[in-house]
Amino acid sequence: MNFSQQLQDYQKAVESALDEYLSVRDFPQREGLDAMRYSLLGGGKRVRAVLVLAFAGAFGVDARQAMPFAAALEMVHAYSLIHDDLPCMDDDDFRRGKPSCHRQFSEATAVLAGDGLLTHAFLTLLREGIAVGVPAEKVVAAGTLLAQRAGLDGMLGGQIIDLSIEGKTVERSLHQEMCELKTGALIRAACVIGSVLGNASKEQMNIVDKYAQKIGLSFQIIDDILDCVGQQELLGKPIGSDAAQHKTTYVTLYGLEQAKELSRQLTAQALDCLDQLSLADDFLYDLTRMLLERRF
Ligand code: GRG
Repeated sequence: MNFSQQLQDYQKAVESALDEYLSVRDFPQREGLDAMRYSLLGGGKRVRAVLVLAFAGAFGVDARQAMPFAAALEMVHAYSLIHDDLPCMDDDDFRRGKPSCHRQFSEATAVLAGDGLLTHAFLTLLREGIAVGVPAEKVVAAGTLLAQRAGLDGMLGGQIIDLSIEGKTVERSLHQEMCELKTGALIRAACVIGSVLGNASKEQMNIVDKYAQKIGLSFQIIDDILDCVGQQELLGKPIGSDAAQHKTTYVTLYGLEQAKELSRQLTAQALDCLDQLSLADDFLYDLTRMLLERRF
């Protein structure tokens, strides 16, 4: 199967699993459920979920067993986007080509929808993970990793640094730490959880973690570049929002060309990590190159 077919198959499978895991049957409270489903379903590249599935597959575990974990990653990601868009954070009106959650519903509902998705991520991982036969110790290891990387030592910690440096001149090193946490931590969780579910050795997991740190940082650099030179119709949100909010980004710190060069270097280092894993097929190589070349 070629790369784009395999990617589409993964994305379709993720979409239908998310629909199933957040079904109407589970939630009688209609407004909250509608807001959660609005933000979770029918949008997004599903990069984090695909990374879970691809690394699990690379280490011998099929998509059926890895799906609850892939879905949990997307739920945590969707929660972070809802909260990030709120007026008290970035105050963004559009996300994934449609009004952001608080614009479509209300601010209070959006806060609760984010909370709901964060909670539902862990319910999904625990309940569905056990239901598909993943050994309990692997479920616990994956859940612990996700909680660590989403929390104070990860994405949330990055967001806190982000808020603390608003309007200030930032050192490159602190800015990098913020990006590694805010954006990189969930990507790192996705890759490592995939290999934890599979039968990766400790040494292989360390290589996967190194790979993930490279692509996680590169992912943020590309995001910054696209906010400057991307296309609104592809991105699904207005470009130039970082500049409008006077945000420090890789483009403001390094300039456009050097930012592009940095993301190329990180991608090359990530590909070197893959070389050390002796993978059976090219999917992760193609995915890594696609992330560098992405236009949305
Ligand atoms: C808990 C109050 C509270 C807030 C949490 C942690 C947080 C808010 C926000 C940080 C998450 C964030 C917006 C990081 C930026 C990462 C980024 C590049 C997001 C876009 O990811 P894509 O391109 O989006 O994968 P799609 O739409 O494809 O899923």
